[in-house]
Amino acid sequence: MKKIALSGAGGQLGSVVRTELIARGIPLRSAAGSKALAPLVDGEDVMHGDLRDPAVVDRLLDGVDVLIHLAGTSVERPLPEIIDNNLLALVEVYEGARRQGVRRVVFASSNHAIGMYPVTEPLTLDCALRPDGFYGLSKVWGEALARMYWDKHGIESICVRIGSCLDRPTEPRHLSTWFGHCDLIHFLDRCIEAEDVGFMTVWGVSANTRSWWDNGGAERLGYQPTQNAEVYAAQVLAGPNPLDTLGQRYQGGSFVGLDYSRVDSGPDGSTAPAVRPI
Ligand code: 15L
Repeated sequence: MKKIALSGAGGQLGSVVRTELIARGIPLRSAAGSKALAPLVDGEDVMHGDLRDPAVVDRLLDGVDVLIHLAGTSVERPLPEIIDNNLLALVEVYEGARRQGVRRVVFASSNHAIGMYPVTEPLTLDCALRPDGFYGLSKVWGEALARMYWDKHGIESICVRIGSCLDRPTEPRHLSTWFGHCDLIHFLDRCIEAEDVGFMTVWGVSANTRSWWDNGGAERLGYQPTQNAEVYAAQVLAGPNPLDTLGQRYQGGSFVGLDYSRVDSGPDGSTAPAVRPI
């Protein structure tokens, strides 16, 4: 059976993945950042540390076939923090994968790599990237880095542009972006089991009726989502929409309005609201 490593195991998404993979009996090594993880089962393989340290990365990847890399800053933050966690640490992770002979990395990219597209524009996997901030930009860089390590070193990568990975959708935007937990675990199972994926990018999204993203071209992964945010539509639409005008207009939602200073008209010709700080 393949040995799997999970980084970012202490985070919101990481906790879900760790619990589910352990329940399925998958041989897993889970790593958190600064805080130690309490084992979920006797003898669980857990560790923690700063992934900018090659010794920590070596410990994480020793004997590993597939790394699920969820670690990093997951929201918009000042640039130095993003550079440390999402740029420098990612290089160390891929360098560690080279040293340790890791075959495949599942890289948690994000919809914020394309957040500046209007919600009226459906996207395919080969769309040009339009990040909505430094966080989204770090995912653009990560996807390109993953590509380079496939091209130059033969390390496979699946870059998953995660939408909104939540137990259930809670606001109108999620009717398009929701990535349900059952679909996430099925997706990761495919990322572990699919043969010869090489380098690929996939939308991390459920089978939402209102989805903006078309996964055509990623069939070789065998990802077949079964969850659909539409089941919650009536309930969600009966509640308030927490997004401002700009957030409702662009796919990146609330991230778009952070440090936004256009006063003429937006990239889609729309009028901008006032600037919001990060
Ligand atoms: C992300 O990439 C974030 O990590 C998460 O916190 C959500 O904001 C999500 O995207 C989203 O767009 O809903």
